[in-house]
Amino acid sequence: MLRCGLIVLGILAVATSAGCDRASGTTGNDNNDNGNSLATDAAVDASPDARPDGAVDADVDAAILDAGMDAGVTADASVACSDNDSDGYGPGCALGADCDDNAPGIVGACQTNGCPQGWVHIPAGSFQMGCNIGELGGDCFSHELPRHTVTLSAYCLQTTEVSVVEYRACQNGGLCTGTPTETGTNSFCNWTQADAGLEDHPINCVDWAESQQYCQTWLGGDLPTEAQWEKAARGADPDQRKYPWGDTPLPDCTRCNYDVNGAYTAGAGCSSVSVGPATWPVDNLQTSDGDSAYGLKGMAGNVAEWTLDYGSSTFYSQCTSGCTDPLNTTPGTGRREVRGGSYANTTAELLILRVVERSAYTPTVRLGNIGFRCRRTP
Ligand SMILES: [Ca+2]
Ligand SMILES: [Ca+2]
Ligand SMILES: [Ca+2]
Repeated sequence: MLRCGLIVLGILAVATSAGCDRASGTTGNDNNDNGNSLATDAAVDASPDARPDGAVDADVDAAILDAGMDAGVTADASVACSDNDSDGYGPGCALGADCDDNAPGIVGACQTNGCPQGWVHIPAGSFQMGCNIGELGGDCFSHELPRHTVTLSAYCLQTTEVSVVEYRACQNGGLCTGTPTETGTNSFCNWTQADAGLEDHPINCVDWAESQQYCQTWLGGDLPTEAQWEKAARGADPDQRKYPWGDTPLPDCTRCNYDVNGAYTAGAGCSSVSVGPATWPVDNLQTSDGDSAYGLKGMAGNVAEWTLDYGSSTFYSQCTSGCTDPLNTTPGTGRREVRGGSYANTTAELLILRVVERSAYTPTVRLGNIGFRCRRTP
């Protein structure tokens, strides 16, 4: 019998995998079926149980200790659940591992690449940032120049924009303190819509500080830098796609939510509404047709997305010979860069939906067409 990393050496059974025996992870493998409490077991764990496993099932050390060996044994009340962030997950907890036990919005085990479930891992390496006159039919704005090589460390980025229900959880957890509502008349703010069906739409009408607060306190990360956002949309060297899905075709409603109606006052978004919501649910498209190079959703359109960088139309000029992990920390006018275009961009504004386009906004504005997603270090 070979279960749970067990190797039988003569009459000695030695558990070789710490993952076999999570609750005693700090003191080594618990293969001591003597019925002692975990604390007692820990003291004798250096002496592997001489009895064949399964022969003694008075073990009070629970399924979480010896799930493969002592099936049916109930949980050991003496095994403490360590749960720093009170999300129910953590070492020794009934719900299992916690990819970040200091971030309440991160639950469950990490993926093998170090990212939480639902996040995309972008490997370290270089990509081409910015627009290049003469390529892709031109279509460059001056603030997108010059195209330059950027090398990034590995990072994790959320697959989708942050939704209303996700933001509400942070509010209910007491860690998000903003009020993502319109400051003027904007019927497209999802937070206050009476229609509860908007919970899976992106949170919008959030200002920059509220967005960064969510990423930091709830998810243990930050807003992505412009470079991180653009690489995730565009792809690694030598990929230099124009839109998240490629250079062609032009945006349409099978790939992104933009103002197909062509006139904002007459309606917005692919649903062409004049009263909200103009957004789509964050994972609305059931195909991968609109996915980015790394499989992210909504990188073009729906809501545009706050980034960590201060606004600057000349920052790229500092990187003409290449940059590593760039981030513009010079406040300038205090604005922050926003990426990706939105439901408010008309058919005459398709260039705004390109992966290289950038627009700087006053950080305190709350707009129906601006939301965000977060990044973390793997
Ligand atoms: Ca936890
Ligand atoms: Ca957690
Ligand atoms: Ca978006």
